[in-house]
Amino acid sequence: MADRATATAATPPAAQTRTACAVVPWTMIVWPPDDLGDSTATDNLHSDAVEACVRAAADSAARDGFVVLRGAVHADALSALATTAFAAACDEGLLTPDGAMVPASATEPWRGDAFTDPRWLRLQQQILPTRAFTSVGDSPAILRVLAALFGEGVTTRRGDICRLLAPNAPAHTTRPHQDHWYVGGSLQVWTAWVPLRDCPMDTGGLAVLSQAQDTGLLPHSSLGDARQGCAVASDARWYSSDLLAGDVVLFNCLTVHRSWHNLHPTQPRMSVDYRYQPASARLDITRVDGTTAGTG
Ligand SMILES: O=C(O)CCC(=O)C(=O)O
Repeated sequence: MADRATATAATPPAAQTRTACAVVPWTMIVWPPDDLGDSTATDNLHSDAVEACVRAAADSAARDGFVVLRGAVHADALSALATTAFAAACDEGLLTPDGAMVPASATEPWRGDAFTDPRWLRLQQQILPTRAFTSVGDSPAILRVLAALFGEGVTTRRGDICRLLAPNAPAHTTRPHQDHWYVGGSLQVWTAWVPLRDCPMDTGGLAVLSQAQDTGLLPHSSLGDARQGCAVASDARWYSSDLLAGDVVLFNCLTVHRSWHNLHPTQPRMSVDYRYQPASARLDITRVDGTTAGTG
């Protein structure tokens, strides 16, 4: 039997576990399946159902600082990217052919958030330039909602990432944070987070706090490289729920968000996130408090 000290060390901190938090299921806007094909088709662009979804999503995003779109990425685009990302992770020696994470050696644990890890950088270099990756980020549903929200055109490629969240590595779960702290610039930078495989909460799903009360930029403290996070009240209500591959969580750069631990015995959570801003906004990395993103 493990002694008390060992058992404590192996257990994720309570504040990080989903069961220790107040979790409210978020409302999802279900994307009309017939809208996901040819985005230039006139009947799609003018479909009442699509227009209603775009309007509802933009209103909800403006009110809460986030919105969740069910099935907003076309299945073919999603599957092409999942195949590309999976192959890249296998090439890098991170995944076995059955999709399990290759067990980390003691000296080289996969952190998945280490911008200085050459394996992380090679993974990004293999995946980000592909058509499969950009196609998902340019999904018509995402761009239409953002265009409605901005009331103007959308600048893409504002900071995009492919992530593997290792199983049972709670120390590397994404801490609560605001993207503005990491990316700076316009307060109208929005992120689209898309799971590449079905993502029940306990396999590293995402959770957000409503931004209905504007909190501004919160102080962030560091636990090391790319491990900066902000404090959140213990009774905060996290919005979250199980997601399917191709769902999209869209959130503003001041919206506090986190991931849950990936408790799957073997499989990493695979996801991608893309950032956007209004076309007229200046490209900049200065934070609202005058400091520079990536420092502090
Ligand atoms: O996928 C994650 O674990 C975190 C994602 C995130 O923080 C983001 O997309 O801004």
